[in-house]
Amino acid sequence: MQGLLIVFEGVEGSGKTTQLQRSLHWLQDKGVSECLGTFAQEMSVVATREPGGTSLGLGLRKLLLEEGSRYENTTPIPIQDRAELLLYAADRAQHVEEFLKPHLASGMIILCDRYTDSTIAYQGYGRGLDLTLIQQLNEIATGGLESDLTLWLDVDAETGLKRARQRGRADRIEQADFAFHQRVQQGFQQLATSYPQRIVRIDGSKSEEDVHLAIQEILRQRLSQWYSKLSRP
Ligand code: Z5A
Repeated sequence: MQGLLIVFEGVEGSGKTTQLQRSLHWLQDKGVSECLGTFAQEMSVVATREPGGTSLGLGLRKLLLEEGSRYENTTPIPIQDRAELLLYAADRAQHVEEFLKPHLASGMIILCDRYTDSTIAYQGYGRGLDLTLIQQLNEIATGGLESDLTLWLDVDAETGLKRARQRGRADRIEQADFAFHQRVQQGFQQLATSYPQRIVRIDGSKSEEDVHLAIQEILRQRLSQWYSKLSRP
């Protein structure tokens, strides 16, 4: 039995990480048993993220996001846009083979913080790299593994950045200029329009509790559909 890959996407500060953790706890406490009936005992739910879902990925995450990890004497070494793209792709290729595929093959429900759409939004729309090239690279890195469901937490770039900055020190991408973050947000909007079957928009500007309830509703529907497939003779 193949598991399910559920991805959380959005600009920084959209609330992905908060909502992923809340969904994980809800699914583990009651969601799975509510929606999957007799199959519930066989199901477990795990959380992961990109970049950084494997040991190799943790090293890549540090290189990608922490300026301090790339100093030559006292000068930070900038990452060129195509090098950045390839590092995200390397992280993903490792994550797919080492973590996602084996867990899906054993029937698990995976909640993943960011996946292929982030590369299209950040490196494509944000940095301006060629979208066809990025799609090809996503295909190579994933071996064709797509999410079963992507929850896009839609908040405008300004709100997201304000929330992210309230938490403290900004990482390398959070420090990029505001127009960059607006382009990233447009990228997510465009993706949601292009892939309505896979990407569900959630209004991320609402309270944390309201966003959680909206996500619960979608998860209930999707898990129930999955259950009816599993229980077919
Ligand atoms: N990146 C890329 O460029 N290309 C790629 O292919 C991939 C990634 C995969 C790392 O991502 C970076 O990598 C990211 C994109 C890039 N860019 N940056 N920077 P990450 O997921 O590790 O980091 P992040 O996107 O910056 O996540 P984040 O800042 O942690 O945001 P979040 O996960 O969406 O939000 P949060 O941590 O849940 O919440 C942020 C704050 O808002 C926090 O204080 C919450 O308590 C608060 N919050 C949450 N929900 C609400 C609501 N509803 N109302 C009010 N306040 C809220």
